[in-house]
Amino acid sequence: MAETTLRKQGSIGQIRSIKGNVGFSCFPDQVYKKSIKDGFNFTLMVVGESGLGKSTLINSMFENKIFPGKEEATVSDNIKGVEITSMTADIIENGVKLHLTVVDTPGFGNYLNNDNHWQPILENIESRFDSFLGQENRVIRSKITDNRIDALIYLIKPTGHSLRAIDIEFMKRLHSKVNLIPVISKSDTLTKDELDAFKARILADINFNSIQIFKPTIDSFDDSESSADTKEIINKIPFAVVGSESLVTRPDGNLVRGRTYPWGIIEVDNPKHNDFAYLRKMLVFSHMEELKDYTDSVLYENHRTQKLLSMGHVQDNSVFREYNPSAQLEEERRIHEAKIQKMESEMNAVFQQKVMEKESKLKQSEEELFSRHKEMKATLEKQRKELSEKKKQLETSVRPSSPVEKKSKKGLFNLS
Ligand SMILES: Nc1nc2c(ncn2[C@@H]2O[C@H](COP(=O)(O)OP(=O)(O)OP(=O)(O)O)[C@@H](O)[C@H]2O)c(=O)[nH]1
Ligand SMILES: [Mg+2]
Repeated sequence: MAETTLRKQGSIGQIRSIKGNVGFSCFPDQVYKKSIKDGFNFTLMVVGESGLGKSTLINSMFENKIFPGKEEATVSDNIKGVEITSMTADIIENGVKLHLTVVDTPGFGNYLNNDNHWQPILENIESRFDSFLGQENRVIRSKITDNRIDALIYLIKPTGHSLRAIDIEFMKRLHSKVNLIPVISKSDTLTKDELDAFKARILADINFNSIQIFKPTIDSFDDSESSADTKEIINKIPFAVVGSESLVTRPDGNLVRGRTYPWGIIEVDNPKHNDFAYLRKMLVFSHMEELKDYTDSVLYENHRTQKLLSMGHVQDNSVFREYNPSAQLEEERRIHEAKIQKMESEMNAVFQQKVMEKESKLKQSEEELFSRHKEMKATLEKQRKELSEKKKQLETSVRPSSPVEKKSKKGLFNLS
């Protein structure tokens, strides 16, 4: 028989960990196989003022060979001078399939005097959520295309001061809709000390304005090495990067991606030279799933709820509520009170009905009495009239009508 150990967990009950083999422990393998078969989707958007290095960063990140036909990228939007172009590629690495979409926003910031510079980007992100929601709500949902933006790299100009008002405005408008990743571009234009101070001021501005940026979480399941890696990534936020599409020769003769200066070279992939390697690691190696999960379960979910509520949908929470004894008692008390109130009003209605019936009966008998009284009165009056008629007749019949009779009468009196 399998040995069992028991562990208490909150009020939900007990978790049994068994030391035998039932078979479900290979469930993760099944999930793994399904993920490999289905592949993954990842959509990244890059936003920043024109000339800040968006296209160079994208090409540095995914290498030119991933988007060989990028000149033919699809232009999905062109509102207020902001072109939104996306490039997609299906990449297979060690048997794992990734459907990668990178969305570039050339021309963004050309109209920075425009107060609503963030609007076309926000509209694009929301329309992707709406398209997903529309597909989810279809009766037949055989194939859902997921175009939702999983992460947005926002390029910050390497001014060395602090965040500009337009940066703060943009991040504030977008942070509840997308995983924001602030990145200082062209960081080779600042010295190490300048960069450290700049980063500190950016973080202070972000905190002061309560802007939510993406910060990888350190999972309790992570081994110490992964936790240390994640901590290192967190310490680099906001990443200060250098991008380049050209290869340069290192002193050891190796060809690397970088930029050449009169005093030497700066290597894109060298973590000692800039934070590009950390950014890339977080995006494509360690935290892609976390970005996707947060987009789906928090950002999209909030958008979906707001959208459905604004369309007049309401949710009957009693259908979804989990069992909670005190809430259950409260609910029962509420139902009982409603029942009593209903009974009371029903009794009241019956009482009113009875009173009305009695009243109308009384009225009816009163009317009957009245008409009987009237009838009797009429009969009596008639009888009275007849009697008085008769009396008159009798009086006329007994009264002396001739003077003889009068005399004799007199005579009678006289006689006596
Ligand atoms: N010094 C330096 N220059 C860079 C860096 N990244 C890009 N550049 C240069 O900056 C210029 C503009 O870069 P792009 O990548 O075209 O900029 P963009 O943001 O895509 O510009 P638009 O498409 O016009 O919005 C190019 O000359 C790049 O070589 C960098 O990290 N450091
Ligand atoms: Mg560009």
